[in-house]
Amino acid sequence: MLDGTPRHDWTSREAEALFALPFTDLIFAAQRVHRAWHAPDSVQMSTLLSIKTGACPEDCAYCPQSVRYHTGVAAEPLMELEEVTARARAARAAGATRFCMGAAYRAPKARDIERIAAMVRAVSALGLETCATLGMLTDAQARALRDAGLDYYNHNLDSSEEFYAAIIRTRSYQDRLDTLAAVRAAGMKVCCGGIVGMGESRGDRARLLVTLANLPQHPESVPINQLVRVPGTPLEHAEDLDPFEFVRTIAVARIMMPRAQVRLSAGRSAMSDELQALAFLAGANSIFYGEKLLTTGNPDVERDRNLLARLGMRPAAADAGPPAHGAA
Ligand code: SAM
Ligand code: DTB
Ligand code: SF4
Repeated sequence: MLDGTPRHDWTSREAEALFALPFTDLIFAAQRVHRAWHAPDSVQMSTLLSIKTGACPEDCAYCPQSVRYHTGVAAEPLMELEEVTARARAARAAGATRFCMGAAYRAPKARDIERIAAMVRAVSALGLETCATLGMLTDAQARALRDAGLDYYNHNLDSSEEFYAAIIRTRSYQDRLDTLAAVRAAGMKVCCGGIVGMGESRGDRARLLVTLANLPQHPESVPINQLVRVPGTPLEHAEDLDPFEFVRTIAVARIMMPRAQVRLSAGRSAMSDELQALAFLAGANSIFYGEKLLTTGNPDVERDRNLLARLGMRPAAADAGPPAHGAA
């Protein structure tokens, strides 16, 4: 079960058994898998930009951009191409290798796809990997984005199917799975993960990872977000998650999806350097890099550079996929 060969037949029981291992055994198992597939000192860095902010019709209980909650996020229309290109250039200069454009849509309209396709072409021409997260896509929209050169599409399952219904009522889990299938059918890479710390159980965290690992192909990128508790959202007073449980979630994701980039995602501003180091030890090998996530804060570039230097870790080179099995 722990030899690190990619599998697509995980059971919740197996995932929960991993979660229940003594912490040291779990980290050791995750390290073994990590080192079989990845250089252990390498961290992939993606920079986020919100290209269309707020006024979202969806009701995701964690999200500051839903029109239903009073969070003080000012709505902004789709950004101009020149501004996006300038921000991508700055991200590249700061050392990011992937640029992720996020939009607060339930689903983009035809006109939005046209304009975003132009952004994808421009960012791609800078030599950056491109990623977008725009809500639900049809097959034709996914193909249009792929034709523009979009490398990754981010679409999170967020939690287990059972817990999902408690945090989002305006769309179904199946809607999310359908968009993931459209992204795959178009031939793009999938970035799909979730949020922990929303009041879900360990079983929910285990079942989210089982759903991800049992997709026909593992996502190439698995963001594990810790809830950012934004005042005005229904989850603003969610209880603290035990930090070791957060690290366990990363470790189980690493073991179940050996080749994926597991991203230590939202929530780093509230984490100590030591906790982040534990997450790397558990198999995280990617971060969001830059002062802002979409609407909330992220550690500044100086702090991250320092952290990586103190740990003797280095930014991954662009499009350096996983090394051959057995290397590193
Ligand atoms: N509207 C699109 C959608 O929901 O797919 C794309 C943008 S949405 C903001 C992207 C992801 O951000 C969500 O799926 C969720 O996982 C994450 N997210 C949003 N608010 C968050 C928060 N407060 N803390 C952690 N992650 C959050
Ligand atoms: C992902 O999994 N996390 C990012 C990205 N994909 C789009 C978004 C985090 C958002 C945190 C809240 C905010 O800044 O608005
Ligand atoms: Fe809208 Fe996405 Fe926020 Fe949900 S997570 S409210 S879909 S922006």
